[in-house]
Amino acid sequence: MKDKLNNLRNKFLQELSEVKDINYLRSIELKYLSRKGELSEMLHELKDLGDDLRQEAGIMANRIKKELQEKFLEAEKLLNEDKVQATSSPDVTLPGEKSFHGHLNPITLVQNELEDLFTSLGFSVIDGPELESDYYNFTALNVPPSHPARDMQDTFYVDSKNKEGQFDLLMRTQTSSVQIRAMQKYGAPLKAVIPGRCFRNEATDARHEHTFYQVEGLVIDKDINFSNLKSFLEIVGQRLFGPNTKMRMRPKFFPFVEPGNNAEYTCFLCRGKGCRVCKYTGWLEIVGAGLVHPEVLRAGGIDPDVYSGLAFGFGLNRLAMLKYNINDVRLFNSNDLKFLEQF
Ligand code: FA5
Repeated sequence: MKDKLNNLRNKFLQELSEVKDINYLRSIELKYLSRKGELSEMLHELKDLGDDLRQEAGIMANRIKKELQEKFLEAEKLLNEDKVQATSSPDVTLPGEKSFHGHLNPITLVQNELEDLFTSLGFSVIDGPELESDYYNFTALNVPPSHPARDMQDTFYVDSKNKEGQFDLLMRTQTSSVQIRAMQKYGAPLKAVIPGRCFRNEATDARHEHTFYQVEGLVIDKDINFSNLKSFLEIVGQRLFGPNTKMRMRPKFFPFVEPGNNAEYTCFLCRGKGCRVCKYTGWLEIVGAGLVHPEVLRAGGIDPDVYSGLAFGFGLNRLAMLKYNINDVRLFNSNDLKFLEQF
């Protein structure tokens, strides 16, 4: 009897070690541990043994029964854990989930395009403060406190004193404010573009915002002249609006350049024929420019008898509006995802 019990135990353990799925496990349970299984039958046979043998075999049979039940439960538990793992590993055949990607704002796209163009022409890209002093934003640019040109660019004045104890801090109205800072820091020769945010106290409408972006260009060297300015501005227009874009320059007063001008480009939409976008002129006014005024060079610590310079300033919002056919400048600050997701 003892041999039979040991054989049954070994057979059971051997088969249990080969279990790979739940069906096989259930068949082992049925074969050995169920009410009509081999172990029950053997326990049933105990009654036919003599008293001495029955007691000894009974103890052994109960020990083996307990062991086999424990081993069975362990195997069942392992199989269930494997199943959980198998179901939680990814199904690589399922279609992928689309992840959300942010993207660049249209102003950043145009700014990057301009920065790429100007760095390829040997310009550096530099930065300046948005909270600026009255001196750098106006006075050093040849616009002293009493100058009527101050009326063209009202801004937001800041109610705190500068290091010298004066109330002269304001939100810059133009990236031209960085011209003097750049001259003082880097001296001549100098070739830089200055992208950045500007602020004006405006009655806002479809073309005017209180907060907008500009890109300033500044070149200082010996013998810089108007034809250098014209060629830079022509290159920019052709890069942004296509190789057949023409440019014309018309006089415009800016106190910090002499002579000053506006540059206009062939309308990108009607190609010069006249349409709603260009107000039926065929031309679009995009940039203010000119040769740097000698007083401004002096304020930047540069001798105007040795060096001359050119400067230009693009409105980035307006460039983006033209490039992407956007009809209201206020959309840029609206935080409207329906608008922003189009780019
Ligand atoms: C200037 O700001 C000069 N600093 C440009 C300049 C630089 C001239 C260097 C000469 C030499 P203006 O005020 O015209 O100029 O502004 C330049 C551009 O900024 C405009 O053509 C326009 O595109 C943009 N801009 C000005 N005000 C606003 C506004 N309120 N909202 C949106 N864009 C504006």
